[in-house]
Amino acid sequence: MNVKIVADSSANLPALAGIAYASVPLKILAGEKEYVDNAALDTEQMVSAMEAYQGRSGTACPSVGEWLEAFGDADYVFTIAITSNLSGSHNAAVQAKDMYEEMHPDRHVCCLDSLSTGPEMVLIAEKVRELVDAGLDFDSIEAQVREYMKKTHLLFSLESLENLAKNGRVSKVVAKAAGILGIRVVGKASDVGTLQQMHKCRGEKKALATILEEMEKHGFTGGRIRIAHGLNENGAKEMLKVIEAAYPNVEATIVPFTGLCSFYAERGGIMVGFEG
Ligand code: X90
Repeated sequence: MNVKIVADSSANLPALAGIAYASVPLKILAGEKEYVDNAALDTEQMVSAMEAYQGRSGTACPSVGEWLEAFGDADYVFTIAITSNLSGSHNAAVQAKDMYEEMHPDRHVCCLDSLSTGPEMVLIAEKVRELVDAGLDFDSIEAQVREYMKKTHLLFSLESLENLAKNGRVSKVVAKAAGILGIRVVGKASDVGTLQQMHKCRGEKKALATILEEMEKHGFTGGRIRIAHGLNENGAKEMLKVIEAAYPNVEATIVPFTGLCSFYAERGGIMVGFEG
């Protein structure tokens, strides 16, 4: 079975080993300048330029054509998109599916709305790969991955919510809290795929401890975790240390945000995807 996984670039996953995979880029826009969130993007340079830029900035989701092109000639495709509640990416993937299946009646596409982003999308992609490796058929993979998605979660710590607020993805009231020096907003991807603020923490240490507490409340007892960070590798490593001190049986990876997450979760941001 010739299966391909296609995720949008909010997953911070330029490559996935052991299976056909493609990342479709979102774009970050600042005036005339457009940053394409692909492997060629210099994230650090983009973040500095965006911080210095005074004008309006925003983002754009992948087009239907970009999703379609990424399907290549795969017989079976699984798409994984950032929450449909905050982006048109999943909707574009669904339109691409309809066109692809009409052009090729013997091919099939399953579109997964992550209701989340970043590391939780990585867990989903890896689960699809695992089910493909186990030799399951398309329908069984879809059923099992949808079941799996009910128990994955995303928690985050953000130092700034300025770009989220400016682009209407979070209320200005919530954003103000994070603007105060040293305050981090700790929250989660809600069940309906929105950004849910839960705590305001003074300092990173407190924020990381709070994330672990919330992981436990969400049923974490060890296992796979995926961490991503906004130019904050030390914070990400510290997060892992805190988790490992409580749970010796952790299997973790740490990756930097690429473009989309860098723009919205900003410098210092940390996201943790885990299984409950
Ligand atoms: O279509 C587009 O232009 C993309 C819009 C994306 C807007 C939201 C991005 C959120 C990025 C923030 C922290 C994690 C929040 C999880 C909420 C589900 C990351």
